[in-house]
Amino acid sequence: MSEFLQAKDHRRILHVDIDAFYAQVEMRDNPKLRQVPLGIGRDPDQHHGHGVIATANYIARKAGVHSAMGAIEAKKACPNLVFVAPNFEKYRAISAQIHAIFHEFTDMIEPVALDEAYLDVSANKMAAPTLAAQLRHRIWEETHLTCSVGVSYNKVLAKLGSEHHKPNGVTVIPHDLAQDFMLNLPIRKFRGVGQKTLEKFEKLGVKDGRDLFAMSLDDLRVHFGSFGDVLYWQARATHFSPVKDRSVRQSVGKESTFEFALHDRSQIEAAFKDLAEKVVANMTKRKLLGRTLTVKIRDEQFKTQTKGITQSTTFDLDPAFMARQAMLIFDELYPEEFAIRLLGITFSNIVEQKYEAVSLFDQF
Ligand code: TTP
Ligand code: MG
Repeated sequence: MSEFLQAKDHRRILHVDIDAFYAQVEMRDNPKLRQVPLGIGRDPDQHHGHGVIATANYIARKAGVHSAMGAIEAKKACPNLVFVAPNFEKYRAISAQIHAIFHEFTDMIEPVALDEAYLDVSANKMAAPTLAAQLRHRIWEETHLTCSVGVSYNKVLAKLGSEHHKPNGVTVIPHDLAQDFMLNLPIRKFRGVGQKTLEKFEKLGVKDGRDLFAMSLDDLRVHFGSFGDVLYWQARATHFSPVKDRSVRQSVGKESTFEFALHDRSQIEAAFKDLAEKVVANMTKRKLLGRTLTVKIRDEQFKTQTKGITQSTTFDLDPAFMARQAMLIFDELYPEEFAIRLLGITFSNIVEQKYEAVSLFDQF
């Protein structure tokens, strides 16, 4: 085991996170918002008390306003809070700009949210702290937004690094400082430690990494099951999870070819329904939504046509609705007789579902 611990993890990983993302964008675009406490969400006075705060600027945070807080509660905590409704279209466009910059540094990118990603820059010849500085400079140059970056040899340390000097900071945690960093870390900051785990630790008298380090692997397993192993290694500044290259997919779709051409409208309808269900299952599994729905149709003469509909908001993942949209397109292209050899349904203009729920919740 001691031999294993001596083996060095030679990866170089950055964790990048834009500071108060939605709020910073709105402050960038409207200087009047820079000196006031700002919450991104709908004003409860104008929306029957509904609404949730997506994020807040640092002035509002000092007053206790935070992400996912109800708008009314936020107003109680900070009576002069200024509300600005979120503009997801704008944030997505900026997110695309930022992710394009990431690709200037490496293609090994694990996006975590619109404003956050892990980058494995091990293959880059330049030193990781230099890359972090360059990355921050490029993001500022292109978007006029600040971010925080953590630099280390694993994802846990990189993420803790980016949180360490937020906002607008870089924290480098090299091998020789990592163990000390973890020993001094409050237990609530360990990855995966939520309220329930925290309560257990409180009973055990474990307050920080040092107390955790003192616990044996067996003890940790008894109290936390397999998560005990994760905690044991985190306390030892060790974490091997790779940067999972999940660069956002361009499209999600499904096609069917028919050995015997379809001549009947009800067959087409059934086939579209089947395709829509498969695409929805895939999108749901990957937590994605799309703004463009494209239908592909090939007939017996091998004439292939694709036609799409683009909305300003994402489509509901509703197979029946999608099949109806597909039929509208189909009827337009083939109003009379037909012999169809292939049908397809594809979503493009893909976005991650992660925070979309907030916007749906907010639409009162
Ligand atoms: P975060 O990076 O978690 O938060 P942040 O960028 O606002 O603040 P900081 O990184 O400086 O701590 O999330 C990025 C964006 O995602 C955030 O600006 C708004 C949105 N978001 C929600 O809509 N709901 C949420 O519960 C959270 C946490 C974030
Ligand atoms: Mg952020």
